[in-house]
Amino acid sequence: SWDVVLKEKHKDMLHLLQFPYNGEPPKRLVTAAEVTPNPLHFVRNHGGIPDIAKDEYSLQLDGLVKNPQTFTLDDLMDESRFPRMEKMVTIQCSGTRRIEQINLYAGEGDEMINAPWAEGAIGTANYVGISLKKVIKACGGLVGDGKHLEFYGADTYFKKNNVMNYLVSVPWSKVKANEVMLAWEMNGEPLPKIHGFPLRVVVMGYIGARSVKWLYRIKAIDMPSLAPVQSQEYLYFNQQVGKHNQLMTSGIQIQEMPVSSAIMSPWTKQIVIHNGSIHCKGWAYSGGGRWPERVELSADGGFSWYAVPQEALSHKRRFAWRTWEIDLPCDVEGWVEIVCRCWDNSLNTQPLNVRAAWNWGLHVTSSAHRISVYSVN
Ligand code: MTE
Ligand code: MO
Repeated sequence: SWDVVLKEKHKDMLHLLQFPYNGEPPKRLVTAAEVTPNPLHFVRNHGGIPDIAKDEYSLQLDGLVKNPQTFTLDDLMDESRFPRMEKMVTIQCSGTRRIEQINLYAGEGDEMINAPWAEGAIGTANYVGISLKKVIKACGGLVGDGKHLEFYGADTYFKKNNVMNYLVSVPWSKVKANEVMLAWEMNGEPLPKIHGFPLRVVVMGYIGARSVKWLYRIKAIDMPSLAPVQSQEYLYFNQQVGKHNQLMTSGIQIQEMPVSSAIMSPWTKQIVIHNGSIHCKGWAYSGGGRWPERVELSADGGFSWYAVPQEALSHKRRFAWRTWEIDLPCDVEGWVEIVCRCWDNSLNTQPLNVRAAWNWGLHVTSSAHRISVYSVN
């Protein structure tokens, strides 16, 4: 699968892990454009990269649906059966910016060992596909206690000596709202292999973990999936939970990411030579269909804040990030702490300190983003 990485990914990707492959773009390229080019979109894999032939592919739909059925790709792409859907969607891993939580307690804490993502485990693309709701309808709808949809990925991984498929679920309410898409196209190209060719799920406004790649089966069930990825990973634990006293049931299943943001330029520890204002760039995102309404920056550690002018924020959309730029006034000669925070349209904002975001799984590092630069004015 390393060949696939070399073929499909940008040469400057930061390889966090070679197998299973995990990689993110370097800082200078994360917000180079509002839509992330495919070669620069981060990749999060739990196992290998399946090699699936398009004409041998089929999608099985079973469980608590009236008429279980199997669909070929041609069936799903038939516009007389399923209307085509196109949507710009941001996929964010719940591990984005985990490195800040790791740095906080490196070596001291009990924290779970997990990929040390920086600010690039987030990407935005235009996906083409269909609404899963229509496919469920084509199977006669849900029956009995059908309330959740389980998505099976064709990749396998090891957990406690068992080989299993990547498997998670989402509630029917999310599907019913037309916020779950089955996608075969990413930014005008067939889905790259590394992103789930030939078909993946795109769950808008939920963490990346629910957007299953290499989808081959959907099963309607009566409760959230008991599979390990759903029931034991991607949980937000309370602060009492650690390696030695973990009670998996005490974690909240992470679905919608809270509002967050990051400064992509300048970088921490850079020397910035300027004429009274430091040019800053970055992204802001909120889960659940909420959007960044205001982005604010501080050049004095969070005492005074400047709002990014509306025209310097990219388009406002449900389910996509907004990239932004600002000339941040600064008359200090020496080290300054630049802080960024976002307010979404529900007036949610970010905790000011990474300490407040700490949790055992080191997920959801949504605190205000802080960097230190040496200002030469
Ligand atoms: N789907 C499968 N089949 N296998 C995986 O390991 N990882 C999930 C999700 N879908 C995963 C998967 C996680 S945790 C994330 S964050 C997203 O895929 C990342 O999507 P991307 O690799 O296309 O950026
Ligand atoms: Mo993820």
